[in-house]
Amino acid sequence: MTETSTIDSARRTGELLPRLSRIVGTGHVLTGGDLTRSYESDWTGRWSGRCLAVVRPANTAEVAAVVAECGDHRVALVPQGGNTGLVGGSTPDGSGSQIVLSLTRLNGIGAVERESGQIPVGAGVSLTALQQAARAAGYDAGLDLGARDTATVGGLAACDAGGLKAVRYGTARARIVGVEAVLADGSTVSRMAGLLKDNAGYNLPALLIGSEGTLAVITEVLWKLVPRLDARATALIAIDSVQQAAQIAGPLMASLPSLEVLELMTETGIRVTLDYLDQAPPMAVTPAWVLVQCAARTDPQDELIEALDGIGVAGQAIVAVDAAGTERLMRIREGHPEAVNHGGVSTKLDVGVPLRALGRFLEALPTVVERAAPGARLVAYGHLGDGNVHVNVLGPDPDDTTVDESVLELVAGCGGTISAEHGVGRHKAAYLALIRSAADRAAMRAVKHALDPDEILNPGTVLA
Ligand code: FAD
Ligand code: S2G
Ligand code: ZN
Repeated sequence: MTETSTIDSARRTGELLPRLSRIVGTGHVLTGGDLTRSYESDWTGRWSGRCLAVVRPANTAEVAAVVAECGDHRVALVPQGGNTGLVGGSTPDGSGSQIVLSLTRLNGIGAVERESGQIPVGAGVSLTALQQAARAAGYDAGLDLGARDTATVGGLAACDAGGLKAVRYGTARARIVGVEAVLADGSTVSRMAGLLKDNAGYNLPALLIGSEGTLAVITEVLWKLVPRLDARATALIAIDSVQQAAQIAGPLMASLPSLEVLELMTETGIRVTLDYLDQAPPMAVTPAWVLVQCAARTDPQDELIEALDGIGVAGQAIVAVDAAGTERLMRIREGHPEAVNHGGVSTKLDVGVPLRALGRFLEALPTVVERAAPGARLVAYGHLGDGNVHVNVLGPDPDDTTVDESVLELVAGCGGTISAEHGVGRHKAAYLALIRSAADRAAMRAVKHALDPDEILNPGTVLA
């Protein structure tokens, strides 16, 4: 940066902060390490930076005014919800020149519209709060993930989050039927009618869902709820090889209309997590375990046992007989991220492969990781039904990208995606070319340039 541009940037930012304080109130423009630190590094501790300030608007109008001011002053913004993202998309870079725009104060939850089963929800509402509002009204949110207490609806939308129930209800994209958002020029677009069919012009909500704060700041969504189903049955299947996991996924999904959760765990992750939880294994630890949960209006246990029998694994499965047993089995899967985090900053690669290639991918993975990082510990688990594997590698320096390159090349070779549900963030922007053609990337750049020509929205995220 030249001398004049440094002075210029100091002048610009010197003018900016008082203007932002007038918009959101001085108590909601945070500066200085103590106040901003928790906003500047992510949940894993791998992604951290330094911001000019954290700004916390209260509503869409304030978001629009803040974005317009930042645009006028050419100061970049990093939209942030619960800061549980795992790809470096929710934290500022190290320049100290970016504003973290925290949406957590947009926490209004509207009433459930009985005719449509839809509910208007502020971007800053936590997933837990949405789930509670849904259940109180006799519905379910139809999306669940381990970070539910902190992850926000705006973040779920921006990442097109998946989670434990995507195998039945789809990702956030399938749940969101309307969006209100502020564009980089400070204008507001609102598509909140909740029409099941609305083909009048380009589908802006579809474009903004999964855009990771790079095309707009989402301030409200219209969420489509699903029926609340209280009868649950849960089983854990011990299997001899990861290939077998891939083989039984399809038949289980085909034979269990009440299936809601279908998760994969592998031996190292099972052991690391049981140690972390200080929990005894509920059955022999085998190369992999598959967790199956069914949900219906009436008890689906018979259906579940019949399906396990049908694919010849009933003899190697345990079925939870009560809520405590169910909780214990679910806890082992849900404990994986914390257990890995407890082991230090890991290389985290959330990837997806077609189910037809899942066996091949899972079989090749240990060799690829061992070659890239001899002696490292591979913890692989994830959403089996979605072909979504969370590859966590403990050992290498997180800035050593050998593992990233090797695993993502293997994924691309299996016809998969470098990001299944966590997004691209800053972490994987450099690897997009592995699975997106030059024409595809040019089209994405054209969209980015059209909506954010000055690149003030989350620069460096998604598109390097
Ligand atoms: P943040 O982390 O604050 O931001 C994430 C991205 O969205 C950033 O690029 C940010 O700029 C952008 N963003 C946030 N809010 C807005 C907004 N209002 N407008 C525009 N852009 C915005 N994810 C899954 O998909 N499935 C899982 O199973 C899952 N399990 C998890 C378990 C744990 C323990 C943890 C820590 C995380 C898990 N995640 C999972 C990842 C994370 O919870 C999701 O990506 C979630 O969607 C992030 O929401 P957030 O509010 O924390 O967003
Ligand atoms: C999961 C969470 C984060 C991780 O547990 O399903 O999405 O550890 C993940 O990859
Ligand atoms: Zn996940």
